[in-house]
Amino acid sequence: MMTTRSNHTENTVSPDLLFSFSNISDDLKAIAAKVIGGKRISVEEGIVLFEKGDLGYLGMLADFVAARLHGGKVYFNRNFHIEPTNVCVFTCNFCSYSRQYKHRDDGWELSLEQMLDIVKKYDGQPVTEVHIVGGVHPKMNLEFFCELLSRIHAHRPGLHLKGFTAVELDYMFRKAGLTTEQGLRKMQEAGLQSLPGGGAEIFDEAVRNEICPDKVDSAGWLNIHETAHKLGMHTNATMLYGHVENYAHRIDHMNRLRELQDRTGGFNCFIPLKFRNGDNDMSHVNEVSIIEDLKLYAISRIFMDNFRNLKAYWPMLGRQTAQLTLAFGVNDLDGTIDDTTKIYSMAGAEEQNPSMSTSDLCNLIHAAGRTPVERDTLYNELHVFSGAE
Ligand code: V47
Ligand code: SF4
Repeated sequence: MMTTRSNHTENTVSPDLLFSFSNISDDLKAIAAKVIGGKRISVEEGIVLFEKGDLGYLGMLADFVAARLHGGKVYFNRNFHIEPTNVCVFTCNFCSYSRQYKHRDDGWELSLEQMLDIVKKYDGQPVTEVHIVGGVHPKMNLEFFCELLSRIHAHRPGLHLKGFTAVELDYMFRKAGLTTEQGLRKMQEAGLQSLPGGGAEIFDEAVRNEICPDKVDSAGWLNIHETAHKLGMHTNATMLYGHVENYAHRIDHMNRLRELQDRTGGFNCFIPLKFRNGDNDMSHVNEVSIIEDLKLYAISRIFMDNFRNLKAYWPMLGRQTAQLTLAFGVNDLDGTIDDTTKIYSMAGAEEQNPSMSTSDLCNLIHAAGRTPVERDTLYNELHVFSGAE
């Protein structure tokens, strides 16, 4: 039998080992055989993994897939966030962050100048991306954000501009009387290069109606991403899990993304987001355990066969859980993020001031036996940290 977890530059788990477990049911063994053979698993098989897969088995299978794709490389990028406002016209029940317009005195609204000052704070620093995302403010319109994008681009042309969830875009374009394609073209002309993955939540219509009834629907979210891909932009995809959804809803969500990725190839990565229950209208819903988190990451890695990258967003999970996910299929830890992102700290996440230096992040990845690699937004490798630096 081959060794199990010694060298992450090669596949770490022997297929023989996966088949040798005596307590593994035949259906799980059949799924493992497909995955090892590079074949896609079905929706039904995805649900079986949730129902019957134990943590160790799922972890080994997911690690096998991640090692085949990336060796032992774990990516991060140097980015910072701008959150223009937390004033929002929508009323998602899981959101701890937003404030209604009539209560805007409790929230924040940044002016163009204030946002440019944030960008200027990073002058001379080796950041490659700015991530812009916030609430849906009724007075911050398409024109305002196009002006923001062009001014950031004029100030620092090399900075990759990733911004605005499908929720924000849908609202802005409808208000401006533009189609999705017209609106996206305008933003692209102003400098927008990629879209983040927020606002996807759970695509199942009944669950969506329960947790976020008034914002863009599932078909609308998928259409905005598909249109962006057709215009040559890359985007991310998220899934909010661990609230009222069941296993079938999770797999349905991943399957709709997998189908769109088959058509366009435009998604960069998949980012599961764990529901946090601090101070929101779903605070009565218990958070899921770390075991559930790790299983979810592993199953995502196994099921999403046409997504190259699986990201764990460490400010929300906490750095130790994020480190653990590296043994469960994750190959990306987002970035060195400065402390300007509030969406999770306000929902009770461990990381109240989420910032990590490059060396902190590299140490965390090295300690898990992997190789840290700085990437740009499009996953081009910028620097491999071999450990000798
Ligand atoms: O859509 C809101 C989630 C998302 C809570 O693309 C919550 O690189 C947990 O999408 N508990 C916005 N999650 C953030 C987002 C994101 C984050 C990091 C990287 C990228 C990327 C995108 O935050 C929302 C929603 O799903 N969210 N409230 C909560 N209480
Ligand atoms: Fe608004 Fe986004 Fe919060 Fe929903 S999750 S209320 S769209 S800020």
